[in-house]
Amino acid sequence: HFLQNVIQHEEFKEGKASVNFIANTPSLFEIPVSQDRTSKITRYLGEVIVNGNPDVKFVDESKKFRVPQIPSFNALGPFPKGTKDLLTELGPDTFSAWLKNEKKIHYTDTTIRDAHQSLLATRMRSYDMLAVAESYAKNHPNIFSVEMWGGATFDVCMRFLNESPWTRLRELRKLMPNVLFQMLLRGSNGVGYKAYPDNLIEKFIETSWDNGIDVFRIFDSLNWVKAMAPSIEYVRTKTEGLAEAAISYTGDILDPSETKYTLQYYTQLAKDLENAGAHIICIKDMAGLLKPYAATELIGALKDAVKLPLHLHTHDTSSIQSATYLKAIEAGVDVVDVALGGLSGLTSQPNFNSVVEMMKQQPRHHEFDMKKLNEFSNYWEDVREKYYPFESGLKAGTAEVYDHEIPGGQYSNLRPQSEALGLGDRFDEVKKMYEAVNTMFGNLVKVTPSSKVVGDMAIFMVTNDLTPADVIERGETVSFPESVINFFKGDLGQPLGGFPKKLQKIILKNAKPYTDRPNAHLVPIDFDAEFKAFRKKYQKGFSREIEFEDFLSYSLYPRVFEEAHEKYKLYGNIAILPTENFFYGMKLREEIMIELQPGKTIIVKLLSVGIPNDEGYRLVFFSVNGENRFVEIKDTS
Ligand code: 3PY
Ligand code: ZN
Repeated sequence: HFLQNVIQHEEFKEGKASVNFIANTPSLFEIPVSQDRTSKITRYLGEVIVNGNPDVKFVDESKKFRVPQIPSFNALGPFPKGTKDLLTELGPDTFSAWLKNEKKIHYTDTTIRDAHQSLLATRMRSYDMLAVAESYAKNHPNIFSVEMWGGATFDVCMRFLNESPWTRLRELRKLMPNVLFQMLLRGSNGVGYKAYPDNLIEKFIETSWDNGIDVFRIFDSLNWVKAMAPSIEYVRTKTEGLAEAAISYTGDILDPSETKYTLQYYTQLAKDLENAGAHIICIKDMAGLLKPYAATELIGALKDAVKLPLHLHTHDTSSIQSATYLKAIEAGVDVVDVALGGLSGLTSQPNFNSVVEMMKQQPRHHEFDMKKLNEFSNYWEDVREKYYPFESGLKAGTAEVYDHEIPGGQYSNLRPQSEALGLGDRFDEVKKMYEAVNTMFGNLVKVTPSSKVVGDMAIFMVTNDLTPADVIERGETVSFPESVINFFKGDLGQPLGGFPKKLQKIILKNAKPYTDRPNAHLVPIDFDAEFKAFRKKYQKGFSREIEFEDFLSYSLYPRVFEEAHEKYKLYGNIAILPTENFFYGMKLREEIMIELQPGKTIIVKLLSVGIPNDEGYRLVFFSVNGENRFVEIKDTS
């Protein structure tokens, strides 16, 4: 770089460089930003070429990827008016009333949040979303909302994809300014697995709105209204967005032996959420347990119980959930959650394309350009191939879900988690144990994070060959997983009907449980002082400006943020890499284009990979825009 700076300097080129030229020209020692970025990104590529992406457990060398085709759109034309514009025009309360009065059925597209969370362990990269975003917003502005943030996407973004979730949100927002953006918020647990201080949740909601979120789907993993109410209030007081409060559906209201999660329980819950200030009520059927005839009863009863519009969410694990949608639509539900064909079905949402087709003969049909909608499905089908290592392995719908009740978003993670612990062949046992643990724990609502507690305990018991009876008999001497201990302490709130007392004593040993809101025990964050100290610590050596949003990421996930920050310092912004290169590196003589910033693209070709030297380092040679470069990578194999 130094030599290049010298020969390109005007004084040098004009032959005016004196003996003091170098000493008087400190800029000669600066590495241009794009050079620095290029060397960081080639370091990353070299690392994956030599050692693989640590997140990819096996590589299928025979895999050939198709180039996903972006459906055509008018790049120069304006964005057609959509629901975001309507919200701005009407404000949240009038918008809610508008939705309630709509005759036609509305759709939320979950493709870029829940669908990939539930099928591909949340690994979808911003790169593949951004490529198609503008086209989607221009072709289908009549979508109700795009669910694109929150849930597990927040931490996975940093943990495995080395991306900032905030950057994803802002960049998508620019490309889709006309439609509502929706996120999934775990109430007092934010986008994490534990309780956070109330003022952190408040700031998180406010900042999410400032960055582009419109619809906040708020739930609590135990359906505890006390844990949802503060978030509903923050959406109302700190944003102009919509507070969509969710009832997490479990059990079966039509089962005559059901005494806990009854129709009456759900209608009361909906009333409580309406009183807490919700603009919309969501029925969040996270495991896909709401059967078609149960939907008729539930939607009918909720429509009588509350004045708010109803939004139904499900997972198609059993494969019959489009029948549930039809029944719910007949009963008057206002919005249903669907995923574009290529990323729909099984543990994901029902197929958007097919549901619209089904509705063509129904009075509440909502017209979509099917040719275009199918092109988007094909786009995702082709993109999906690139994520093959993260597929859950479920090949067909399964009625077993009515027994184990594992949420769709957890299923795609539980299997690799079991495999990583050497329980790959015992996954059936894990599923059965999950059901047994639920019974032991008093029949819980199971959704993040309570579902993780049940999953952790099931895996723990299978690993240690423990039965429920063993836990009761020998539990005094067992060290239970931390998540289980914290749960019984009250860290995730209070379950309906309380904790099973005997088991709670066994698990907690001498620790004392509490029954009030866990957040009440947490020290509020001093944002001014702590952000200042944070910025001072993390700005050093970091090539982009540290922002308040980073501080929020850190406050929610300190270790995950720190690791992602270290990687960013080493590799720069690797979110700009094409997905196949991000996961699988490059093939010899392969040439790729990387857009460093709008208007600045580099062409990188892999020329050779050397044999390891005595210390185990390999030289990886690239050509970057025709110039040769190499990186030295330690072979860790
Ligand atoms: C999440 O919290 O991530 C979920 O998807 C729950 O269903
Ligand atoms: Zn879901």
